[in-house]
Amino acid sequence: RQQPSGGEPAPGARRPGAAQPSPALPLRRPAPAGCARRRLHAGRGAPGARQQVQGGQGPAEPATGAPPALETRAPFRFDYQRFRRSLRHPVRGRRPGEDPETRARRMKIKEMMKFAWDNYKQYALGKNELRPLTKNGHIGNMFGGLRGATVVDALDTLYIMELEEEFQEAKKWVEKSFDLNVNGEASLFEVNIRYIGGLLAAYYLTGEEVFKSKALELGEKLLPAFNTPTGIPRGVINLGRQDTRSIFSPCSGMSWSWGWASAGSSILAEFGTLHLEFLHLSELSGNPVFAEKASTSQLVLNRVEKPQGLYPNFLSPVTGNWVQHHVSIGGLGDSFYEYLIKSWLMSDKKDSEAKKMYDDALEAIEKHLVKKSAGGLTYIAEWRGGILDHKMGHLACFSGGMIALGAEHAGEERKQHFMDLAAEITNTCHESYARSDTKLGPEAFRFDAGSEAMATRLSERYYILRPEVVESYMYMWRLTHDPKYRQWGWEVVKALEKHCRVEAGFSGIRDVYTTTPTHDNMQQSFFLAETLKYLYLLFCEDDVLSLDDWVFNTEAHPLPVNHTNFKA
Ligand code: DMJ
Repeated sequence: RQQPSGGEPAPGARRPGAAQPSPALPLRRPAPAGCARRRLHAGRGAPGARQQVQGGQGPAEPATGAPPALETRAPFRFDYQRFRRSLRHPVRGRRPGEDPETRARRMKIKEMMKFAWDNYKQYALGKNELRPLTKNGHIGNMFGGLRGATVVDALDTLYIMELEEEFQEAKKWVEKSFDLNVNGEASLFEVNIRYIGGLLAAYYLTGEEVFKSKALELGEKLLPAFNTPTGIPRGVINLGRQDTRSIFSPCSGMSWSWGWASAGSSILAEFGTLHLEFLHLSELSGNPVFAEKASTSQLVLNRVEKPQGLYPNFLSPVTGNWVQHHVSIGGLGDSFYEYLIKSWLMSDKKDSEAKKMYDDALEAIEKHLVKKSAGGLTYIAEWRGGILDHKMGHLACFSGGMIALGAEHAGEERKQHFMDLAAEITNTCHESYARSDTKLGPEAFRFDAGSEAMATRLSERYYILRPEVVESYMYMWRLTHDPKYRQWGWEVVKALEKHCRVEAGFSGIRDVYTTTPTHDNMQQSFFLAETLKYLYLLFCEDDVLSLDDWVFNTEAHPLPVNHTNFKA
């Protein structure tokens, strides 16, 4: 994760969402006694101060930050069968005849998923990730004591690929061993996109109650993070039981900002990436509190003044003002934009506020950040208080797919324009792969000092099995059916097999510009949730997880479009 260096993420800092290859140093981890002391002395809303949520510092909240007691409201039951009948396509498609090459390629990707899962199961089941070189598990400190990130992230991919036995193994682990009774500091964003997103998708795909109840229980544990003066959540939350009287867990239910984030600010891509999951938590529980929390962030962002229409990455949850003018469609900003257009799609095109925010943001991005290199490659630069940094992160490569998805719903005269922009950005990201020796792309690539779509710094040459480039190939394929996207996806499959597959799983590599790269010994959970899922879908018919029925959260977990209300 980002280093605390004067409040600014270190160069090469990544988009929130994944473990760094090395060295991990995410959370400030103070002793419990420190929590109690800070609680007494930290001023209300002091920058970077821990926020004690039980004291009612936030906007009108129940004192505990917990949702209103369910018993006081009409009994609610989500009608799963009715929901299933509302889908326009069977979730795993109708499987019409297809050409043997496409099928063979899809089967190869399925085999890769089985290999990744089997090795995780053998060496690391119950840990968060597999370390494929040392054949053991990794726990890390992003998930506040929660375990099994790979299990939860893999569930829907296993299901979609019809890896039935493996899906049952994963489900059994969730039923028997997934313990929510933990007491540690977690990233609100990571827990939401991986665990809540993974559980919700597994429930919607299968109707298995265990996934729903775990998602709701975990969702409630996240609510105290929103108890701030603005309702914008802080980035880190203690997942312990919210009982202030307990001398054993004095930090429980408290939330605070990342140590490296400017002046106690919250991160745009973190608090702006909750909407999809939180709306579904309300949909399934009948409890509006989740949707209300997520909507508050949207409201605050809609109202705040934006420099030249752009959204900076750091905002104070105390004042609701921007803390620093760094704008990026890559790390720290990215999935906020993604969730605007997807919120609108998921609302069955009813959330017009989200759509307008997306349209306006994209217009500002195009005006100020989209550039063309001397060699004719279109890219999206970063912006630091008006000065452009001619760099694109791997994380920013999701934007080709996002812009294509939005283009579908732009007015007729703008549609082709946005499809062209999406195709150009996806092409640039493909170039970042094609220009490397491994045919895998670096963490960041630049367009300055004579460089075109290549990393210029040693620290940016790594590849950690990230999905964003194949994510854009998948959307571009679905929306254009240009065969080059399948071809490009297949190049990635071959490169993964050649450079990332090791004896016991898949590993990231430290340098994409050498044909004999060293491995980082980490099989990220998003490799199973996203990279392999998007590759598989690239070789499926369009009715498998159809875009008519589903939106993918930022961890590639499919959540249904709300065609109707399924209260029983
Ligand atoms: C994933 O966890 C998600 O895509 C997140 O939004 C950002 N990064 C990783 C993958 O690179």
